[in-house]
Amino acid sequence: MSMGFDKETFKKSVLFNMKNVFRKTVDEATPEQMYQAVAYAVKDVIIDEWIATHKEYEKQDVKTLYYLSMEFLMGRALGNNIISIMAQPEVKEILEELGFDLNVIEDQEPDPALGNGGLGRLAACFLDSLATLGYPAYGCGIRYRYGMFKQKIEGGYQLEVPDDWLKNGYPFELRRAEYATEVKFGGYVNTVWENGKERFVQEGYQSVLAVPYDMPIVGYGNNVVNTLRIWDAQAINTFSLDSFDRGDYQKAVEQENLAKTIVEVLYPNDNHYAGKELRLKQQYFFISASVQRAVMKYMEKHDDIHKFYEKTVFQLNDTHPTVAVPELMRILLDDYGLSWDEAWEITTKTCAYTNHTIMSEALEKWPIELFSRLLPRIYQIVEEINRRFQQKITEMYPGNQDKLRKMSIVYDGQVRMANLAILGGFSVNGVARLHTEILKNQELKDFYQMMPEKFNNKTNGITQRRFLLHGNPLLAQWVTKKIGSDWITNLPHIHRLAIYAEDPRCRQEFMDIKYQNKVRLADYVKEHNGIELDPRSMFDVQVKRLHEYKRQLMNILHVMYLYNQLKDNPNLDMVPRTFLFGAKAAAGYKRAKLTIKLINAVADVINNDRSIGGKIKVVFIEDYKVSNAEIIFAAADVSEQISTASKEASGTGNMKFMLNGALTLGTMDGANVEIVEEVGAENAFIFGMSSDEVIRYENEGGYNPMEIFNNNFEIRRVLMQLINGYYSPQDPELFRDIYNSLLNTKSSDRADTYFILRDLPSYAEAQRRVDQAYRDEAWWAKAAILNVASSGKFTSDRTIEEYVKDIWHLEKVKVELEEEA
Ligand code: GLS
Repeated sequence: MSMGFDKETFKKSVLFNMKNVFRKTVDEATPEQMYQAVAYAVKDVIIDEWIATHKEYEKQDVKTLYYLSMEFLMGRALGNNIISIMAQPEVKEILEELGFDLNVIEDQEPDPALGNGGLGRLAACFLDSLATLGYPAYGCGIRYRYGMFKQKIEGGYQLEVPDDWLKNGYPFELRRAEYATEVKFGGYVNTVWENGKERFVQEGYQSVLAVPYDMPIVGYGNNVVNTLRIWDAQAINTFSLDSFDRGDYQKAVEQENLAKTIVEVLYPNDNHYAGKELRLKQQYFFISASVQRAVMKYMEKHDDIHKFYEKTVFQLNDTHPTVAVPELMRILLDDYGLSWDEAWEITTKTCAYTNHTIMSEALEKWPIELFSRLLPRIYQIVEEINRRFQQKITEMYPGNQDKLRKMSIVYDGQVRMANLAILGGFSVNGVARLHTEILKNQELKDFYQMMPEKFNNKTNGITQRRFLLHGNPLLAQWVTKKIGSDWITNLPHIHRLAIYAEDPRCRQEFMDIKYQNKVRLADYVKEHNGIELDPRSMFDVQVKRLHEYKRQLMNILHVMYLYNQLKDNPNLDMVPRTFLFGAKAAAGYKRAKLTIKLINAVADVINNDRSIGGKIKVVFIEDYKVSNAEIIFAAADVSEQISTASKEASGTGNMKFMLNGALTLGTMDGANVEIVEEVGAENAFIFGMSSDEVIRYENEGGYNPMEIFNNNFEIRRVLMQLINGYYSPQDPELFRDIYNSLLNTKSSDRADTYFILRDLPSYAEAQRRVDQAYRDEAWWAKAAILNVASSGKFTSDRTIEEYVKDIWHLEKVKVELEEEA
């Protein structure tokens, strides 16, 4: 239990909050009100640790990490925070005394969904690990008014519903008006001469006030509380008569609107860049505020700006925060009067960049026209960075136009953010070993050749505290009973479980827990989607964002194939299987949305066909998000990680499944490679083309799926069912686009860009191995336990230690709480 926690005080605090906030006694309270009252009481405990942590940081004058990210997919805080202050049994008891169930209370909290998928969730796992390991860090992001949309499925189609997560207020956040910062957009740059020196001043601009809200990030049992700082926007001069009189009426209204729209909504694209002006505004908004604040904070304690990098490091979570590079330059040049070389040295020693994808449609390239209009001074600086860099390229590779074309930062009317991020920092990292190798040898080859010392790998990780301790309490207790609780802060210790994989009784215990978790998921799906699941069937799960490269389509095509087999032979000997899907599609991503419809259409036919005796069931779980993910991972038998090799930079869901004892069915892509290395190929089901093969085909212009169509009757039959109304009798043409995408015909893209038909036979074969293996329960239990036991490498604690050692160079801080008098 945390030092700051006292059961009686806590209970009083809950009652006090109930009275003060809601003017109610506990017996009149709704669960939602109870949630708020408890959350405020928990915050009360946290606050003391939060203050103590920051006092300690100040005292030790620590180096601080700023993790700059457009996304933080935090998930619910209450349950996690209660676990982190190590007060779960006590809080549970108190609530029971008051007539409430902690699970129900936790369920009242909206999921703060300020992220899309893996990239945002990684940021959240990193914050958890940083606090638990005791490293001084801020997460810096945007307080979107609407986070990731809520997904409803109607008639098999995805509907997007706004996520009004702040509707009832958010108990854990703290508004810090004293740190409000002005951010300027547009206008023009004026040159003034001061003391014989040129100075650049932005004039005629519009500005907004960035107001930070802080959320506590509570370390596990160590009194450390870090901060996630998300910025809200406010108009600087709210519309006033004063400005009206001055003829500035229009400007006042514009500023008001600008502030409102900037933080209005998170763009729901994952691995995809849409090029919207508002998105660039969002980027500069939170970056300018964060960087200004970081510089101010540094200068409060130090007098020499030249040593800024000794106390500060900025990690750029993908290219989205790259304007940090020219923004820091601007502050150093214009506000501190440094020379270009001085400013450049400080900047490049402060910034580091993580690449999260090789998908070309994710590459951020801003048209010069837009960029320079919105950020005139920043653009000037980018141009100068580019001019100097081009000079360097020309010196190194005289006459080599190809190098200039590929590496320039400003080229062809566009500002290329990845190139700027690579040049503007001292480190470039990929997120899994294979991904980093592809960056070095393919995508970023020219940069790697020029500056190899910057490149390094940091294989992603996940926090076991959320995804096992909180998400799967039955398994967590079982693990602790067997090997003690070290794994909570030292996941590699979980390897001690391996010996229990040999023990028949332990195998049985493990399978019983899996069964109970399947019942829990079945209850969830029944309650939320009204669909019945059979927990005795094998749960085969693919949950992640919907994207063509992730190949949910291959999964459902295989289900269609299996169903055909079953129709041909109703006595087919197979283990009853439930295929579970969960995925949000970007609102404008038509083919992804059609794939959701296809999954639901197939589900409709198969689930209503009594002739197959319930051997296959297909379920699309609505609104996949962090809170139900915790329930889903715990219940999975099979983890579908079937991306086209080379396309999934890392994946992190794969690690969460493994930690919960699901077996991976996957390609040799992203972190799957390392997962298989840890657990052994014999305890996973691997299939499909290698990344080398994929890349070779791509360089040669693709392959011809028509050959497969012509020669493979089973595949042809499945494809024909896409266009003969088998799954859409009302509209046989409904899935034509999907059919076309696989076989080309009219579309301008290459046919079957993601090698779905090419990998389908080997996928089906791997699925047969899964079926066979599951029949041997003893073997399966053993392999599942070995997966849990081999997951040690994939804790984000390990990832963070690697970032600290190779990139950030932070010192661990210990926080002691003073006993209250
Ligand atoms: C992503 C990648 O697609 C994932 O493979 C990766 O695990 C994640 C975190 O590094 O980043 N990149 C992206 O744009 N969205 C992601 O989830």
